[in-house]
Amino acid sequence: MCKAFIFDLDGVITDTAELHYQAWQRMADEEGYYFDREINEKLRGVSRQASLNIILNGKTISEEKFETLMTRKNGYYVELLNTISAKDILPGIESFLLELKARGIKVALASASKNARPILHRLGLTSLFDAIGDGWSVKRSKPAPDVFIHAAGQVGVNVDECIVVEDAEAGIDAAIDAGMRVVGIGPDERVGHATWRFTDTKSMNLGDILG
Ligand code: B16
Ligand code: MG
Repeated sequence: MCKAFIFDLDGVITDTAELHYQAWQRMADEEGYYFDREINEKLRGVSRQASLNIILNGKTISEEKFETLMTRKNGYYVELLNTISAKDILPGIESFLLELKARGIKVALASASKNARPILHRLGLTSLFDAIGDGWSVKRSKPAPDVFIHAAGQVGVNVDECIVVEDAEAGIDAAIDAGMRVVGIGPDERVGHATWRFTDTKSMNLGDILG
């Protein structure tokens, strides 16, 4: 039985990973830190704080500088978000959301991002969501299950009646830990531990998932 679908944002609804990459790269270049696309892959689905720790790679800086760098990167990222619109919704997502609504299945968001609400707004998708869990909703971010449990609570659905859609290893771990089934979007080596796997959003099929 499935009463709710809970969606991750970056990599599922839209590909903000590229914008995160550009913003982190700008900050890293200014600070003389090494950063590249391979390192950026490790930031998929993890919080802003955990992302900076990965970039620092063991380098120690003061707490104050850490905060300053996170704020600066976020400023660059928010600037880049001004360029996004409905054209950036990943293929197949809007029709998938509409199909869920037509079937009376609840739709929620569970993102690690503190920018999730303005992003959904820019994409024109806010009205399709019954609840939004984001980086402000819980203290512990993915791979902790908290944001998924929060989203399920917001739509009043038991965890075993929720299906999560995720593109990140940390997100899939979090959803499994929450007691939910998961649709993984991406390559086997990244999302192979999900209940179902699709290579990309446009090949995701509700019939295959619900049986
Ligand atoms: P922010 P998701 C995650 O979004 C991103 O994948 C990750 O790269 C980012 O660090 C995190 O949000 C926090 O984002 O800096 O905007 O708060 O995949 O959980 O939707
Ligand atoms: Mg993601």
